Amino acid sequence: MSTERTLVLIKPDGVSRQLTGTILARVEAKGYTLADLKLTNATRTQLEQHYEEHVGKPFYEPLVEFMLSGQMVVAIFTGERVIEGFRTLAGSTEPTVASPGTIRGDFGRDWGLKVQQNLVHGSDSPESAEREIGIWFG
Ligand code: IDP
Ligand code: MG
Repeated sequence: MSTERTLVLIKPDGVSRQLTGTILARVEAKGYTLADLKLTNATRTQLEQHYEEHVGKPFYEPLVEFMLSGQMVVAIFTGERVIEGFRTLAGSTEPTVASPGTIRGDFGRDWGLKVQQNLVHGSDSPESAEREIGIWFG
């Protein structure tokens, strides 16, 4: 298995709740290597590209509005099987049912039934990772 890289976002809820350090520490503690990092405000164009698979779904527009609501952290982590490994650390999409011990399971709550506020994003395949890294790091 060769070294992979993945695109990690700490969404605006994670940054505003001051969980940035806690989340990054968990990923580093797992042994993945931080390769790039920045704090940024997303543009609608970047989000349209990032979430292109979800365009037209009922949650798409609220998701984009949420992602525009505050600063985000954008990071690249590297390591063997980091794509799968980060998604395991993140937990399942809905924070209420995400397992304890995961980022979403420990810190997420589906505030107001807003599943979009689930703290983090991680790429789901090598192809997605390269595409998403291009969007956020050019
Ligand atoms: P993932 O982030 O676990 O890969 P996806 O299905 O790719 O989940 O959905 C992308 C993002 O869209 C989720 O992380 C979440 O923020 C949001 N989302 C997904 N499903 C819903 C929903 O049913 N309602 C509201 N937001 C959703
Ligand atoms: Mg996804």
